[in-house]
Amino acid sequence: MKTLAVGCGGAGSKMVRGIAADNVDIAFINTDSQSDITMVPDDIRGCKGDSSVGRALAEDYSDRIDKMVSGYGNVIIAAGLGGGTGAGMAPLLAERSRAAGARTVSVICAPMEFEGRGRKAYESLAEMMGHADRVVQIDLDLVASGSPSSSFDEVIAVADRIAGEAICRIAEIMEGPFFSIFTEKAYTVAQVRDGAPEEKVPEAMTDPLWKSDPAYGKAVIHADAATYRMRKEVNDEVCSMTGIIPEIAESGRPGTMVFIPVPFRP
Ligand SMILES: Nc1nc2c(ncn2[C@@H]2O[C@H](COP(=O)(O)OP(=O)(O)OP(=O)(O)O)[C@@H](O)[C@H]2O)c(=O)[nH]1
Ligand SMILES: [Mg+2]
Repeated sequence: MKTLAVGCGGAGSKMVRGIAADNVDIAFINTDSQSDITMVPDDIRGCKGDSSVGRALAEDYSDRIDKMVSGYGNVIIAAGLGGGTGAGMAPLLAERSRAAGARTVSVICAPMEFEGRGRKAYESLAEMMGHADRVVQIDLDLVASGSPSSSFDEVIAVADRIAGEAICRIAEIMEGPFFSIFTEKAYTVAQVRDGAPEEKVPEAMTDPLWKSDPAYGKAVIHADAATYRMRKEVNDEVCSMTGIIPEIAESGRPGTMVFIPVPFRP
């Protein structure tokens, strides 16, 4: 079952651009020149932060969006929710993708507080929760809190890398029993770590993105074969630190990525 990763808006496009995975096709939808769907009129240069424009354009181009997602069993939608294009288009993209029969996961970056775009992002996210099967959120403020001296550009570069890796992992898990292990609706993700299996998972748990109610839901650990083989030890370690008994899925990729369930409070 082929997977399509769609980068939506400027941030979403950057999140998917670096992906090189045999099982994942990549497409771009944007309101500037870098789009697989050409938007007319030609003078559109982004939605200038206005998500109602992004939304209206997505509706205008819904036939083209349907064509873009058609034939894919899985669609992963990437967007930053602080702008006009990603925030406006991504929920509709999720809706169309689901309507086309694809299993749909959104990977989104929540804007930093200083940007002052939280309300719009929240509205877009709330709508997305109604359409996508699962939503994976990367909170840029939490990414930044991991390295306080980083510039905004450095923070979003880290976020792009985490998002790209998360998308590859999700595509891989979607070929297997995705929904039986991703039992919650919303997740965040902790970074991949290199190192010995017994160290990797506890280290991932110190990641600033691991900021959720530890009593909520079940974490999904997508791990390489070495970690997978140690699943009892890893399980005990995670359980003793957080109280969660995780779901451990074997990965064909090196390293470990932890998906942490987050409650969504409307
Ligand atoms: N991961 C990531 N996030 C980014 C990047 N640039 C901006 N962001 C975040 O994503 C949000 C949306 O920015 P863009 O993607 O540039 O906006 P857009 O969706 O293209 O919308 P418009 O340009 O307003 O039409 C911003 O508010 C930032 O929080 C990036 O390169 N990578
Ligand atoms: Mg843009």
